[in-house]
Amino acid sequence: MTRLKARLLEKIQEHRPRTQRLNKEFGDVVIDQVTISQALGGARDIHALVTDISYLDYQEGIRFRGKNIPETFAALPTAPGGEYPTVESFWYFLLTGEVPTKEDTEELVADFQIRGQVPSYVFDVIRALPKDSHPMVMLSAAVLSMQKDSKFAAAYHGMKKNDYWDPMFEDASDLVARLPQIAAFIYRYKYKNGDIIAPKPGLDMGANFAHMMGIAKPYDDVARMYFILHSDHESGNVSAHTTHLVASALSDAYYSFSAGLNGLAGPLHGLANQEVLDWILSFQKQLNGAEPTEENVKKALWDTLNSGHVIPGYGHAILRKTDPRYTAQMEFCQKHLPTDPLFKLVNMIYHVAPGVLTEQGKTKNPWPNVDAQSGVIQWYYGLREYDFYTVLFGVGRGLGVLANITWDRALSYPLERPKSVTTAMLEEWAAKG
Ligand code: CMX
Repeated sequence: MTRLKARLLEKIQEHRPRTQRLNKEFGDVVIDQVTISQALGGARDIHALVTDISYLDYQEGIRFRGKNIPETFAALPTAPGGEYPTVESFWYFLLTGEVPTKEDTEELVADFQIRGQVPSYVFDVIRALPKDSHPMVMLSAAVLSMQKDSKFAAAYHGMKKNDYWDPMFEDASDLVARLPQIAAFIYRYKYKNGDIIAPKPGLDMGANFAHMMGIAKPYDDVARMYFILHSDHESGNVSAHTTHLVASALSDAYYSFSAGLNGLAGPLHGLANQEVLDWILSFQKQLNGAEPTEENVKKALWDTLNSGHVIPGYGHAILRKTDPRYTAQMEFCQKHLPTDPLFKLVNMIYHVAPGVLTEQGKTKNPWPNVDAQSGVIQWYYGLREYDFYTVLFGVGRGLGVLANITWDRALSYPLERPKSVTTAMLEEWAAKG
């Protein structure tokens, strides 16, 4: 058993009595009420999910295991020769809530090299798809294709409920370790004439991803930062919730995460990073060589709103301020690409868009989210095929949602099954006030 798995088991054993006691002794305590608007409005903000892996505060933004983004980056061991933590150490942290030692991380980096070996049939599946399939289709199909080797599915009939977490952890770890190679394969297959770069033994996940993408330093740090920032945003967002929901039927990690990725591929969720770049490029095209100014940015934003579309990269279902994931990436840009014209334009949009959205008066949050800033960095380092950007989000998101479903099985969270009502019932309740 690896050190991570042994520590995770201790953590699970410590935690189980807390959940069991809450359920048994305090099960009737009311924690929320549901309004008609919430029932009609996408269950927005109903407190009905439990996760300890991350928590999203309306004002402050995300905390992973109690630490905000700067605290997370500062606490975890940095990769050799890099400025950001290894993704492996972050995976340990998400699963256990503890900062790993150097030995823990080294063992995990070595463990991921073994787990990370992607079966060759996965590449056959990707190649069998039409080449103009969206890269998210390729990623989701590649993940789903590995279901036949699920350790959870194989062990299911001979297992007790208390042990479900074990093969779920194994599948989750295998998946996390394989995602970067699958993503890099999709990129090189689709956009680089199939000139695939094999993984290099001995590198941590960020460095190996940069290597397989064929992008030089500091892209290893970009990858580490990007995967960590996109990992988790508590469990109510579409990709996390879908993964959790599907896993609640005791579907394994492959079925569950593939479903989560399909939700991430929606333009209101993870696809927004692609949409942002698309918006910026069409705006630049309209300028026809003229300099962007606050006036022409403002006009373009209004044109988008007036044509009935959303401004991609702005707004959030829960957050009510600038997303700290946006800020973390902006700080990276200020350090590494301060004079980049695209970064300057994104900054200009940041100065103008919140005012425009506030004036329009519809959105509850006029501030930028993670997707408003992420594409600029990828563009700068030469990754300009922007329909690939959501795949990067997906690799990162795997860390959070797969840690979550491992804990779902550890704590025996049951089948999820909310109750529906009819419109007539709502009308009856409305009439009663
Ligand atoms: N541009 C224009 N209108 C917006 C808007 C934006 N960026 N954000 C919200 N609105 C509108 C909504 O469409 C809604 O309009 P209707 O009443 O006509 O339906 C109204 O403002 C109220 O919405 P809200 O309560 O503020 O936001 P929601 O919780 O319904 O939706 C989100 C949240 C993210 C889907 C929305 O802000 C949006 O569409 N943003 C643009 C897409 C985007 O950037 N998505 C990425 C989010 C982060 C991620 O998951 O990756």
